[in-house]
Amino acid sequence: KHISIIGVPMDLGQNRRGVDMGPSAIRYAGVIDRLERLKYKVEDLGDIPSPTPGRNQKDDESNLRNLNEVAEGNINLAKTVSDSFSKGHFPLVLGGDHSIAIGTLAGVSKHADQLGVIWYDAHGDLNTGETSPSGNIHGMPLAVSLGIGHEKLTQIGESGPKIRPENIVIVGARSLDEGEKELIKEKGIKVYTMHEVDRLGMSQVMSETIDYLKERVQHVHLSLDLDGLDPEEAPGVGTPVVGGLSYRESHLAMEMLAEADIITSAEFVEVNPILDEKNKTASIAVDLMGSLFGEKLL
Ligand code: DIR
Ligand code: MN
Ligand code: MN
Ligand code: MN
Repeated sequence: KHISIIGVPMDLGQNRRGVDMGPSAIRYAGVIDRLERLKYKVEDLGDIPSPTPGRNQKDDESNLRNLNEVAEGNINLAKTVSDSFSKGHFPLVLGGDHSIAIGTLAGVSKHADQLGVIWYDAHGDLNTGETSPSGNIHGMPLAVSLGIGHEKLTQIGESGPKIRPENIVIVGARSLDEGEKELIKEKGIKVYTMHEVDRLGMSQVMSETIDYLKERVQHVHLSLDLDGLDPEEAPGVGTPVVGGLSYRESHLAMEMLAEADIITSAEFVEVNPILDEKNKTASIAVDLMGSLFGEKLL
């Protein structure tokens, strides 16, 4: 199998600068060697042209920050992801903040109708300009991919929904805004909050997730926000929430996905080296990628 590494130095989808250095930090943590050791052909496509970090303008009318810049970066990303996927390669996208899932999903969904998504995150990322408390687009990509949100975002790739609500599984949620809770209920989106992870254990959560998606879709995208993990273990994220998934649970989840062989594209987002401790969070991201691509101890 052939993996395309795609860096996206985007930090305008949220408030804290530094997440644009995420792709460098993950490369520095050894992602390419790690995957080559697993006998993949790995091609680093470099970084997608992304808007210059540093500004943070909120549009009064739409309540969206940096709308045009975020849209532009995602248009570029969608093209690159689409090209990679159409060649039969596995697009592995390195963020960057989670707003880049808009472009990734737009690119993949072009070639995979009935696309499944595992959203591994402390948050639901189901806000719109109307429901968002922050105006940050990184809190909106899952809604946008459902076709809900600002037109400039929902029309990226092609207009309309990229995924269906019944093909989504959210894992690790512990911080949802009111509007997100309503949307989850209205659309019947499957969510394993931390409560379910505690009660069932990650092993059952993942086998249920795999079974659920396997009977519905051909392709599954993994969108992994490092803030899904507990901030004690993964401190290098912009919006940490206590009580998160452990390293062990996450490792197991990735191994089970490897064994089920259902993931055909992935992104690892929100690594912020400025907020990190000695690149710990980027290293965890690379460990998880190793497991996702089939690394085993024995
Ligand atoms: C919050 C935070 N729900 C928002 N979202 C984050 O701003 O919409 N998503 N951090 O990963
Ligand atoms: Mn997120
Ligand atoms: Mn998050
Ligand atoms: Mn392992």
